[in-house]
Amino acid sequence: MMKSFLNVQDLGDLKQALAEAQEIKSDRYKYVELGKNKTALLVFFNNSLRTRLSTQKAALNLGMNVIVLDVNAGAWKLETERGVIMDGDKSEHLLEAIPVMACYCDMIGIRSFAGLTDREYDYAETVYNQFVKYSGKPVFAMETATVHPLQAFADLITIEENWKNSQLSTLNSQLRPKVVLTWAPHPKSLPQAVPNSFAEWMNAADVDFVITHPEGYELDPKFVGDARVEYDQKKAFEGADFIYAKNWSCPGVTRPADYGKILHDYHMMTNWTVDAEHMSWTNNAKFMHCLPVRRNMIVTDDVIEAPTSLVIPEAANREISATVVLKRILQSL
Ligand code: AN0
Ligand code: CP
Repeated sequence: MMKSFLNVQDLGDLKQALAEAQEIKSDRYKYVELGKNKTALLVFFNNSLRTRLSTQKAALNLGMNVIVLDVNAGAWKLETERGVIMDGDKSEHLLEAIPVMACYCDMIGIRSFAGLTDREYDYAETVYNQFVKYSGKPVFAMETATVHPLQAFADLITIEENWKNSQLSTLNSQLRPKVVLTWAPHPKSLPQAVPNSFAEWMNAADVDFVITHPEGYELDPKFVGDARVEYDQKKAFEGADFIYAKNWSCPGVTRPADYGKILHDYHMMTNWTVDAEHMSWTNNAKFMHCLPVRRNMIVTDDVIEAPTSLVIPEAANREISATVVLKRILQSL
């Protein structure tokens, strides 16, 4: 039964989930009767292009109704912490808002990024868990404080499709692709949700997985799992079949005081930007990024525009991952 979608385990058998993704991809309206007279509410505390559109599209594929709420554009500003005296700019508390929102829908999607100031608050998934606890409805993550599972699932679908289509894998079906998650520079502090989920999902998949980043950016061990961490980016890239670039701020694992910080001026880190030379170290790897991406910070124009770039197919697969997840939730109602 799917009452919550946060982690890879929530999908059960991954091979089965990937097979369902292919089924949906070949006929995305196959389950259009399933969602009749059911309503999905999508709640955004933060900006979004892909998640907003692909999750709405997924709900429409399933014949559902969709309501989208941008909390910061027209709703009352919401207090999220219990016990505060509400004499500031926040007019309503999440503890009333959640059960009210739940009255109007059958499932709720939440986008609520990490605040990046209080590691414990973020890593306890405080906001998401309040929705689970007080809505009484199935809740799914559309990037929460620490995870972005709809993205990681779409990334896995993309890797599987592109690996199956590559010549090497048909020559030897035992061969596993080498997938490298690489940190890249960015001018602002970003959450760890995307790399956390990507690591979690790659560890659960049948791939050879390596993570590379400058020292100090170690991800939480619960997401790193048994993955190999290689601080030398060139060594990590050698023989790679897929390069997955992403910036993240300090996860505060080795130095909790640095949580959410940028450890070095980004001008000093441009040698981590993925350019043609970086890609030349690989096994003609495909380039991946969840988007939105800052060109010539994370990746150069030529690499993201090359035929080996998968950024658009990845975004397209967000519709597929969301359709599978919403379908599973509908089936559990
Ligand atoms: C967000 C992040 O890094 O988590 C969303 C990525 C899907 N990115 C930005 O805020 C630029
Ligand atoms: N990749 C992703 O989640 O994009 P948005 O932030 O635009 O939804």
